[in-house]
Amino acid sequence: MSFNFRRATIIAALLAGAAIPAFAAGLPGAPAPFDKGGVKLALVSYISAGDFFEAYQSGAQAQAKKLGVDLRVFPGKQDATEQRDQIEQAINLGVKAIVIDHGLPESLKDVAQKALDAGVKVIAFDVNLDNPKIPQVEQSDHLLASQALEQVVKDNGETFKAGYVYVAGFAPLDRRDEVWTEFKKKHPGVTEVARFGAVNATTAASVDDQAKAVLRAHPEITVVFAPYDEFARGVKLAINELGLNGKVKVYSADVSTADIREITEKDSPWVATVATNPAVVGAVSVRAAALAVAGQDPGKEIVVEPTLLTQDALRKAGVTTVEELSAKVPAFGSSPAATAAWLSN
Ligand code: SR1
Repeated sequence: MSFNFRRATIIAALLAGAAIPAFAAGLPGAPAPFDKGGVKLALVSYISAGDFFEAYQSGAQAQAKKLGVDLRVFPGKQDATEQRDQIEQAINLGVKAIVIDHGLPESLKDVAQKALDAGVKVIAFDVNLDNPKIPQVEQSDHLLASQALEQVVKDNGETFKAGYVYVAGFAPLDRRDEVWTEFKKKHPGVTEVARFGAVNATTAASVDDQAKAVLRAHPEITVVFAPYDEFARGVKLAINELGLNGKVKVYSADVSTADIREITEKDSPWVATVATNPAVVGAVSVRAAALAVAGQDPGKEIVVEPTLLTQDALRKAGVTTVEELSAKVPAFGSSPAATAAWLSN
């Protein structure tokens, strides 16, 4: 069955009120092994909690369903040893490919190589495994941070005191940090007076506590660059609790329906974010894995481009959910990355 025929079949099924066919018995017209069905893939995450990672996983699962693939999801608990074990378990399950989503490179490189040695394809999302055989999915973090910082300058000029939320060792945060470092060099009027951050099971709550201490100690801060939505949420909580709305502005990465509500609410200090749709990134990761399994090159760097979302633009557009955003901004709602005629996106 060609791609168009498959679409026609789905439309006919929907018109008849039937469920979308799962093609568990195979995807006719697809290359082997997808034509026969029964293909198992794995998604092994380092972090599962939080809106970004939940949406990423559901996007991956939705894409796997469209492909008739059995996607085994191993939830992350910020535990490097457990993530290694889960990769071993996935290999033993006989999966054809593993998507490794975040993690600490030094604890993953050898086990990722073990998967490759066992004939399992590996795709990395936001973790640099430093292996030419492993394609990398990312959200163009340099562009993401540059767009956020351009908005910072538009809103605040080139002279201000800033707080910065960062935890080293996570590839996307490290890439965003490279841009922040360059930005400070180019803008000598910008002073980073405090740096803080935590990534754990309750990131926003930890960052809230840290931000309260920082903002009390540094009343001169007017801008906080918090390039992860859990960071931004924590800083926003602190600003609200300290009554600093109108004095301190927050700029972030990522978006979710809950984030849109927080950004657009009255007097919110969270004034801009730059984001992809994480469900789209999850789908792209699974498509990249499927292409690799089919012997088709997904590319070395698979990039999902982010979109700048200002508080002002979101309010004016009356957007309240990620779904509405996807409908209004087509580049946010889907990605041309890792596609092929037999793979729908
Ligand atoms: C701890 S790393 C958090 C980031 O990972 C993803 O790239 C999201 O964009 C999030 O900001």
